[in-house]
Amino acid sequence: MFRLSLILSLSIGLVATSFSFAADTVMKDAAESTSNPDLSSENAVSQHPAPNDAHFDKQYYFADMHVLEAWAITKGTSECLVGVVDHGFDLEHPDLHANLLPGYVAEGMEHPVDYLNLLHGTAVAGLIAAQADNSIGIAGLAPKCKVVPAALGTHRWIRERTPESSRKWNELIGKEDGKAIRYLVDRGCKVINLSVGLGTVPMSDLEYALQADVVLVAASGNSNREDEWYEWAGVLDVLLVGGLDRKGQRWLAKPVEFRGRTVQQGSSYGKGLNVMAPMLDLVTCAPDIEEANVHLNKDTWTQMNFGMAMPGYLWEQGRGGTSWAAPMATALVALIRSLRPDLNHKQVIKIVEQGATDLGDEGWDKYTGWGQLNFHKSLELAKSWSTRG
Ligand SMILES: [Ca+2]
Ligand SMILES: [Ca+2]
Repeated sequence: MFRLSLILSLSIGLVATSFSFAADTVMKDAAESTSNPDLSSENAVSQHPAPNDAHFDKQYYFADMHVLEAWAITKGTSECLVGVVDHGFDLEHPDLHANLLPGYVAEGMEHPVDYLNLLHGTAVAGLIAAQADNSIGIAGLAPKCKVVPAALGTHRWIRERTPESSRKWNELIGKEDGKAIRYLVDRGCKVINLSVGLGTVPMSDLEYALQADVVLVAASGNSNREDEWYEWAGVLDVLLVGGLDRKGQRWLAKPVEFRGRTVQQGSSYGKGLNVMAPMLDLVTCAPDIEEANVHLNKDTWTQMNFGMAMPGYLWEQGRGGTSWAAPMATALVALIRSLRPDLNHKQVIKIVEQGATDLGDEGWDKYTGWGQLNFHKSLELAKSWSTRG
């Protein structure tokens, strides 16, 4: 048995603590949620039947982002490697293991079979590359691409959390993030998902990836802050992804009390924001909940209710965070780079932006960037994009 584990910065690591949406939310079906009035897209949906994965009926975001039409163009290629920097990964997950390659494990990692360390990365990797049409679980958005996992450490810090340990942790995790990014670049990854806080990653490590023409995709953050990662994502060509609620609006939730302080909740926004993606009510891969109960540290994680999980899957009913939005953009980037490996990272980001469905004020705005991902439109754009553009 070989499993990896790690933890992330608080604001993103606790993506699963919000309760902004009623648990009795009615799942949209594919026809209802095809909000784009483009008739050719609706026709395309009927021409591209859904995969047979058991929980596909809960994957409402396929319709919202026109994914099945996009799959008629490509589901990705195994040459397009996707790096994921995250807590840890269940490498044996039955819906995921075939699409996971050997990866990076941070030095000094502890709690190697801790459920919570495994949860976050497994969920992110599942959204990107769970096996599609294998009858079980969910379909990943780029199911023919391979994920190289980079697992960073331990959640011991959360149990021992003090201002001093937080500061030390942030320094440590930033350095480990940077090492993991360099590893994934050197492994040949074409896109790297960072559903982690950017705030402590050394700029030189991000620049290393960009110089190697890798697309960096990051979550905008869950603390409803303006320009939360501006020093990084606003300056460098990082694809920063915010999260939408089930009405297709920027996610906002009531503040919560956590360890004696008030934590604001909402998709962070600002000048560096590129695009938006769904992030609530998702089903994705997770370590088996039965096994989880053996490892769960109830002192630390009593706020997290795993009762809604299914064996081997996490169903985030009424909850979510931008950690789940970023991997959607990562998957789209993987499909674009599978189709057009000749385009550079700046061109790929432009294709993601120009394909997006505008939200809020006309054109780019600081709350929703260029709008919601549209897989079909971006892949149509990619098909004919000039290498000079
Ligand atoms: Ca599946
Ligand atoms: Ca707009």
